[in-house]
Amino acid sequence: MRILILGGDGYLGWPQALYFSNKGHEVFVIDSLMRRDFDFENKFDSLIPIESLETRTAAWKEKTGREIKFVIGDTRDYPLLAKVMQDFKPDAVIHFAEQRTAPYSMIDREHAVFTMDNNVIGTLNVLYAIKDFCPQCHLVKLGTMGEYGTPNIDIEEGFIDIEYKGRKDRLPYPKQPSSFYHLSKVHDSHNIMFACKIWNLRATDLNQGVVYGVETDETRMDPRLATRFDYDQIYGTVLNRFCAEAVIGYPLTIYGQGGQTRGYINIKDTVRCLEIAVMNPAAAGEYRVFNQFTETFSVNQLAEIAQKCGQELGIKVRIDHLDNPRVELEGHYYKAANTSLLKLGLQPHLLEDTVLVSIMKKALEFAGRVDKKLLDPSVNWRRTKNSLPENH
Ligand code: NAD
Ligand code: USQ
Repeated sequence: MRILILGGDGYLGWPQALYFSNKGHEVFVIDSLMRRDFDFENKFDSLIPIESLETRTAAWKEKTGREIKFVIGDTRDYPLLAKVMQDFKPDAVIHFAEQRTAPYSMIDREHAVFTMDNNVIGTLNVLYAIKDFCPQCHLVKLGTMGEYGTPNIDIEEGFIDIEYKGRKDRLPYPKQPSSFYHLSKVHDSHNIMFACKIWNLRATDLNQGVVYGVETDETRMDPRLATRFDYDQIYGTVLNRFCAEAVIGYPLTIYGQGGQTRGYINIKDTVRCLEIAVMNPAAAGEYRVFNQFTETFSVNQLAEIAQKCGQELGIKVRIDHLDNPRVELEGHYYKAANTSLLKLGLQPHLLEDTVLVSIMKKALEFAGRVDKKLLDPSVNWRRTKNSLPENH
């Protein structure tokens, strides 16, 4: 298949490009490099050193003989998007290309506006480009479990059957996101559902949980193929952060009481879920939602697992409960459905102790690169203007 990967230089997009290329698909990547620009401007960095897109793709070709073509460009640049769609004619568009963190979107007005503009307008352009140039192609869009929030009832996959005043309907599941980033995903979902209805497009919205892990079979083939390992307060997801904190003896940064429960997924399952979605496309006019996570944990549970794994490596892992910089429930009901991908053949890699030990070992290898100034959260939801640690 001809697969266009938007955001193919990122944490998930790069391993995905390798995975599809390794399976013999023709892969084309578009990325604006906004993620790398952020690091450069603010002196943040991936824990594992990563190569430029030029070097990565050259290394992949050298290793496997396979080519991944790419162009540096922004989804908000419609002529560029249109040209790639016309020339490449993808069978599937995988859309990772968004500003993807809650803390970034809550820094201040400028960052909230950037998040909305980049994500919502970018996705609207993608929808128009598909309609104008490749109406048969399948859009596979990364959404987030955070679109649902933490309601006091079971979370379904995208839709809920409702009976009200004697009448029944199947309606989009109510959305209660907890940051401007998560809200941008909700707005995307509405736009995609509407586009499928009016233009007969086909789309899968993957409401993914928090991803952990840094290696896939392909990234392990050569150090130049490594994907990023974010551990900082803005981009680091909780479990990856806990690993980086543990290996330098920094107390794990639990926000508030730590009862916050979320869906989690190993990066190895993310790449497979995308394959499953692409190989089983939505029908013309169909907008479907899959919840993409394999297990749920509270932050406290993750910290306990990290402590246990630390013991195995001879590391004493301490825990700290910080004032929660976010506005979120710290103890709540959480039960979410995730059967669609399992039914289509997903065989999950679960978070056993061995998995976390291997991520910690990776963090240990690069422990000297951890910048402590990037660990404590400086973005507080209750403030309208936050600042990042001064460039150092
Ligand atoms: P990332 O920031 O590492 O990668 C995103 C990539 O998209 C970056 O390389 C960035 O430069 C690029 N990009 C951003 N805006 C762009 C634009 N307008 N045009 C072109 N390129 C653009 O993030 P990631 O962790 O790889 O996440 C990928 C997607 O998966 C995101 O949409 C994110 O919301 C979603 N997701 C991630 C997680 C997670 O835990 N990492 C969980 C659920 C959903
Ligand atoms: N948390 C801590 N300590 C930390 C970091 C986080 O207690 O050091 C807590 C947060 O308060 C939150 C939970 O852990 O309750 C998860 O936080 P996170 O930063 O790992 O994840 P989140 O902000 O939800 O965002 C991440 C990705 C995002 C994706 C989302 C999936 O950055 O792209 O959409 O996970 S989900 O959580 O399902 O919405």
